[in-house]
Amino acid sequence: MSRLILALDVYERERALEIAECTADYLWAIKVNWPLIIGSGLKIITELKQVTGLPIIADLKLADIPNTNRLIAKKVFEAGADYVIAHGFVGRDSVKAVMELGKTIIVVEMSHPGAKEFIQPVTDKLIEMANELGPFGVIAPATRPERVSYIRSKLKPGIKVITPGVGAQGGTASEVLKAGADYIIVGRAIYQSENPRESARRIFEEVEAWS
Ligand code: 3DU
Repeated sequence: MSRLILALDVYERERALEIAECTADYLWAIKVNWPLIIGSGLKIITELKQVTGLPIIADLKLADIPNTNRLIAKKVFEAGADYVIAHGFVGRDSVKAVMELGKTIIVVEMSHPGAKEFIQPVTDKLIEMANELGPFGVIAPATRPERVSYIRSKLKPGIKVITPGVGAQGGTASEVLKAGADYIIVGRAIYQSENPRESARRIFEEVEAWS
């Protein structure tokens, strides 16, 4: 089974469906974020599932009070999302509200430079919370393989490590897999390339070499 997740950050429904269809053979799942939901509506989740048969991850990075997180997650799971990504820094109650409705992925660290300001200083506490709550997985930065190793070493074995930042942000698939990532997330390096299917195939093969 593939360990590659496509971050499908385009606005247009037709383009999203076209890229999803032509890359699906090489993917484990498709990750949908705000750009696509704002551009094409929540029903795109249902359509992507129908067209590809792949799991859909809704990367909404929910970061609200428990009731609001619950109201949003309910609709997103109802639309067919298999996983919802939630921020951990808002606290256990907000994360639990999402976990009660379906499989959840908790952000414990982010891949951009600014993540060092406020998130990285509390990563240990976020890992502790993940170990206690037992989500499907956590988000860790592919741009910092040493942090992926660290997070993997502190995390209970059953919890998956999912890493965005490969490609456009500078991370490489082989390095981050060597560091202990279970899945890699790739967006622009696939959907902005001239031949998305070929780019997905190349990254898939790099991933396979490490599996
Ligand atoms: O940089 P890319 O184009 O490969 O896209 C990465 C995707 O992963 C994108 O949807 C972004 O919002 C998401 N993501 C991160 O890049 C970094 C994180 O820490 C968490 C999510």
